Amino acid sequence: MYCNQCEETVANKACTVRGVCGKDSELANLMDELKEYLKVLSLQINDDKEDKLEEKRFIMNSMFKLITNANFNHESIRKQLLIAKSYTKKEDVTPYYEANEDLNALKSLIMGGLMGISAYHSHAIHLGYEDNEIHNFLVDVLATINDVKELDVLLEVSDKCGYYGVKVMELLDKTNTTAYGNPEITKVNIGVGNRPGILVSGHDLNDIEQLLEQSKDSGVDIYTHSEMLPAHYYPKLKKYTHLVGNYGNAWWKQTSEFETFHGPIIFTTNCIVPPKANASYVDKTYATGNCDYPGFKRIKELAVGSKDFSEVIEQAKLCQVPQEIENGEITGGFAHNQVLALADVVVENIKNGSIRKFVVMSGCDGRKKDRGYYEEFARTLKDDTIILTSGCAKYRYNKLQLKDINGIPRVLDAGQCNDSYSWVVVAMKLKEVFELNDINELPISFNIAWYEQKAIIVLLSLLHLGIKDIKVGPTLPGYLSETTANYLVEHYGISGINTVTEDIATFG
Ligand code: FS2
Ligand code: SF4
Repeated sequence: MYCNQCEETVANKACTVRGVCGKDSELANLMDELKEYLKVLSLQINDDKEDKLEEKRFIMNSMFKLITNANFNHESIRKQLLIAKSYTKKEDVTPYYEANEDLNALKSLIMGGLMGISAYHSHAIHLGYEDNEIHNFLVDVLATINDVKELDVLLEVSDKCGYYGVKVMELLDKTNTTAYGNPEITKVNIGVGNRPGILVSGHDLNDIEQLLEQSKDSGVDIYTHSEMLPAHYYPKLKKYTHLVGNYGNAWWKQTSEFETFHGPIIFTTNCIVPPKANASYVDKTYATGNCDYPGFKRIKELAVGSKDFSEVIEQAKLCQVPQEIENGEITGGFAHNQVLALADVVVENIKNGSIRKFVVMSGCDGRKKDRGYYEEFARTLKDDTIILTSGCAKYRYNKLQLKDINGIPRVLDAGQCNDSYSWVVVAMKLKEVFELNDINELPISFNIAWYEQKAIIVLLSLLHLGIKDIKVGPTLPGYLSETTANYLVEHYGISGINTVTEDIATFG
């Protein structure tokens, strides 16, 4: 195996024996093979792809399965490979190896971006919004990427990925807000109730909606976990009174937090951490959609898009109530509509000097020790600075109880990682209000934390929109070569993080 697609890759170079994520070499090789078959299939349908919706959805879902921590089930990937082979009529495909480190760097960046696009597009499709142009872009890039040998062509493709990143995040935003209303300021309980619960992890809002509807009179409470927290912010989801709280923290703490939850757990997407050998929750854990883990049960699908959660609800009734691990509330729901509703107050506070600066701290959390930087950074920022966040990165600082600025919380959570789109909308609005020519003239800095490929598409989207001087941490992707890293520094001002003191001095 040779995998370096995520931030945890060994020595920031590559996992070659076993993934830090838990992926073994057999699975990694199966995934590499699947990736190549997706390219062959894309090549095969590329000239005539308009009516190949089934193949295009297959490619999209397969790309989602390849995301870090999404699918650890060999059988699931083997099945996907078999389907890919049945489409392609090819017997053998050799996993692609790009020897040139600069080409390799950009191709890896692009592949990460495509995986992120696929994940977001699949969520939108679950709620009835599909964009053929996004499908076609994915197919077109997969069909051609192995043969591209020019750096400038790959740079153009990375930028196009950013264009489609914005497009798919915009689509998902429209999808979610149409289905569930605009997120609104919400206080979310982080303690527990006195009934058994089901804990829902991952990003798929359609899944939690179906569960909420099916469990509403069951005597069982529903809790969100990690990236599912923003479900509480949507009017049509928060109306369910048995959606009682958020349990635990970011994805990487799950092996201990699932033990104390006591009830069933449902993964709708990544991030799955392999349970420890003595874990007590495996027989109560379910996966659905593109994520999977050997030994987890599957949620039954009745028809396309319609799922049956009765088994998990029945199992929950027999479980103990969750053990409280913290209590209190966290506040969120500051997606673009809510922030723009407060625009007058925000603008007034900027004009009177109470708010001097915004820092976008979106992206992923992770388990490495050096992530402590983000908590310290948030704590150390001056109290006239507002943190704009989205994604699971927020768990490093969303419980710090930072003071408000004239009633405006200092940490504004827009939602999931794809809701980084909200900060783009807000920045555009501020640019208009202050009559600026360039978004970079705003008092907004970007300090993005990445772990897996969805953060890569968020980053490419921000670059496409012309946002400069973004800090990316805790390390830059291991696949970047010196030349490509220098290019990103020179053209976009991207840099890695330094010490908190140095970075706060840079951000001003
Ligand atoms: Fe966090 Fe994992 Fe959201 Fe990523 S829960 S690192 O999938 O996409 O963010
Ligand atoms: Fe390693 Fe990340 Fe690849 Fe897992 S996904 S094998 S941790 S680089």
